[in-house]
Amino acid sequence: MTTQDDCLFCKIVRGEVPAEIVREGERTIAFRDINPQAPTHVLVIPREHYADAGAAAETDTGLLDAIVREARAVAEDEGVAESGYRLVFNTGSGAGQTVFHLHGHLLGGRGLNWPPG
Ligand code: DGP
Repeated sequence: MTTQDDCLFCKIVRGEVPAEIVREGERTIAFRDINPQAPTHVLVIPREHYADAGAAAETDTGLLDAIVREARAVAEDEGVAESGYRLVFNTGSGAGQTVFHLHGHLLGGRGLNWPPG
């Protein structure tokens, strides 16, 4: 499995940086965002390092599937699946990505506007 020494989220995967983990899958972990933008704001990431969703889509069939499935399970665990939730993959710095290890933001527990801005 590929991880990167200097990647913050790889460090969370390796247990070197603490995080409030809410769910662990075979290929994924889910933990609370340090700067929550909604009552439920959980990041779902692969254990393996990919810079972003596009990189994973190119090379790893099934990984994005696993992330979306895990996000749905977290939404159910958190009680936001029925009221609605948003799953966001910021891809590239122009779209607001700041941590270059693929992550899906699961946001829920409040009304969410569109367009997101
Ligand atoms: P993005 O901007 O899409 O790359 O989102 C990165 C998210 O990561 C941002 O919402 C804040 C969160 N984050 C950054 N550093 C940490 C950390 O050390 N721990 C946790 N739990 N979240 C972090």
